[in-house]
Amino acid sequence: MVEAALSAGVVGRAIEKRLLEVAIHDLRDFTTDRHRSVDDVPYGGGPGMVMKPEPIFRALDAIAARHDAPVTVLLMSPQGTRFTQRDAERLGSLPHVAMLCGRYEGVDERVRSRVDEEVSIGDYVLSGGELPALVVLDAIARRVPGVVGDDQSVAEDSFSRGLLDFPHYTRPAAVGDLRVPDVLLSGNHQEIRRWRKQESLGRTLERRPDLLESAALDDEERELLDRIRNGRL
Ligand code: 4HQ
Repeated sequence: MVEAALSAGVVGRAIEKRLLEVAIHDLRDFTTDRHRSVDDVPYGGGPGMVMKPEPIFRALDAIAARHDAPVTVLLMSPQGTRFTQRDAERLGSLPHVAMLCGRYEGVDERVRSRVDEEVSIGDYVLSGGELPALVVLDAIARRVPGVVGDDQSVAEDSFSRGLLDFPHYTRPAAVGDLRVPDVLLSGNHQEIRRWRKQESLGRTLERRPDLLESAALDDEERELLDRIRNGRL
């Protein structure tokens, strides 16, 4: 699953271009028993299986030995703190990040002694940490200069600005009676910029008012938000 994802799309091309190096480690390669077991029954009983600590410790030791700079270890888990754009920015500035992906009911609690951060991508239960790790990798990778074609679009991305995105349109100007807003066809770039700010703010207020608490708004944006809130826009 991870190999397939890494060979496709924006991240795949970044790895080909060596803008980014990603290694996959199979925990079974760090087992010592005949059956290459990575899981065992839970102490205290109950359903499901638990990931054994030793293969994980050996894998983390092997990863650390590959690098001179520190390796920050993330554990993908619904018990973690919710992953945000800020985390993508922060983790992207670290020399090395290892993402530990559990299956079954999760990892033996003692593994957490080797974990720097526990990361969740949202409040739902998946069957493994691989998809969350790929989500985190993608968010980090697209911020590496050269990975996404247009650096400008990365800088202006929705959450980098702390607001939801404005509506986008492309040709044709009309599909039946569905028309592109006149302002976007006007050629008045000052007006277009203002309209987009207004739409971003309006959508954020409507759908994610929580984001407005921490968004860094400029003077024009504060004025627009005020007018939207007071029904003057
Ligand atoms: N899992 N955000 C259970 C997640 C998850 C999430 C990963 C499923 C760990 C043991 N991880 N395994 N949500 O659902 O990060």
